[in-house]
Amino acid sequence: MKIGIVCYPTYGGSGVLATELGIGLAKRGHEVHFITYKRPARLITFQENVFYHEVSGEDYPLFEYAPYETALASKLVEIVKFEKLDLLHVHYAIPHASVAYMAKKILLAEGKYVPFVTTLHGTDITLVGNNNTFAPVVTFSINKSDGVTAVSESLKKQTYDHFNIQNDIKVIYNFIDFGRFRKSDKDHFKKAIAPNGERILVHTSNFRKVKRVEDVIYIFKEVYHEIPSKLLLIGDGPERHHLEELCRKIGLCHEIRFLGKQDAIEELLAIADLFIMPSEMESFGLAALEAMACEVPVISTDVGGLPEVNIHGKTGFMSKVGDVESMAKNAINILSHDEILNKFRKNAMEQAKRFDIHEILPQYEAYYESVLKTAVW
Ligand code: GMT
Repeated sequence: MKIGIVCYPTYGGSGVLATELGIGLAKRGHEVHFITYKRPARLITFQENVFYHEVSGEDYPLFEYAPYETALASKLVEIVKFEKLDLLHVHYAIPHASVAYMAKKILLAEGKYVPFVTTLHGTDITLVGNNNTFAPVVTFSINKSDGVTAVSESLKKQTYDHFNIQNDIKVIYNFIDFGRFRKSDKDHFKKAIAPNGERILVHTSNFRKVKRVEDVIYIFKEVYHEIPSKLLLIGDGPERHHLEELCRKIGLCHEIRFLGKQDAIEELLAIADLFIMPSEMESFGLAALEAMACEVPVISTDVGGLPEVNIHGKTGFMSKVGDVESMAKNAINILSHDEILNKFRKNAMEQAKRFDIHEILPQYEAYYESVLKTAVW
């Protein structure tokens, strides 16, 4: 198949997943064309069968904002025609599904047919989508997609609850590549971070408010009082400055390290003992899955798709949003004995296997096939 992928090319979960999907599909013999405004962050090495087309974001003196949607629609039309694509797979309802619909209509007017699949990742539905400003476009573009997937049962339900959707939504979970995400020996690294054998807690995110990174710091504060430990904060985003100030205020700067954006997350997860995800909303929680694949148990909230990933009392624990006390208690419980920690580590890795890329990729392929068979002009 010749597949065009549209996504946000950032470090965010949807961009990561879309990029890994494209790379995985290319390895299975498909021709994959990424059509994005910047090279996707995870598209770092040359891959046979993978092509990248940049959407130019030129400013026009007349317009206050660069017309990105128009530029993307035009680029999709050009690439579908020139590269003879069979299908478009767009990640995020807005604006990508509505743009794909526009491109499809332009192509139809020229006698060329290309169906598009939309994958809902979460923020498009739970945070942005149910803002009334966007609701008509989100509803329309989901209903007009030739196929729709959601990354968890929870997100599927929320989409039906919030919007008037007539289309079927297929759940295809986030996936993990064990070729990359697995526990490896990084002892030298561990010694540098935790020279006295301290436990290492990790959080990765884009430091948006929805991630509640402040809670991570308060959970760590409690753990630190009971167990010698260090906290690694990986990523960057709007909350970072405020979080650095908080660490200073509570006097824990020397135990907490801000590592910024990192490409080789798996090397940091290799030395981690516990992953903290206290999000206010999480449609799946790809970062938690990456940790679990590296044998790191997860302390999380119980929102969205997290109960489909983190099994309470087995791969980690879940608590209510904002219940720092409960999350800290559970963290201390896991970290206080090697036998308990090791049992949780093993369970986390076993659960992660459910989301192995080799299980999930064929589900996308089968879905594309069914869309190509059934889609109507
Ligand atoms: O979590 C983020 O801030 C990034 C966000 C995105 O849209 O890129 O991630 C969403 O999509 C991921 C991949 O499907 C999911 O694993 C994340 O749970 C989801 N984030 C939220 O729902 C907040």
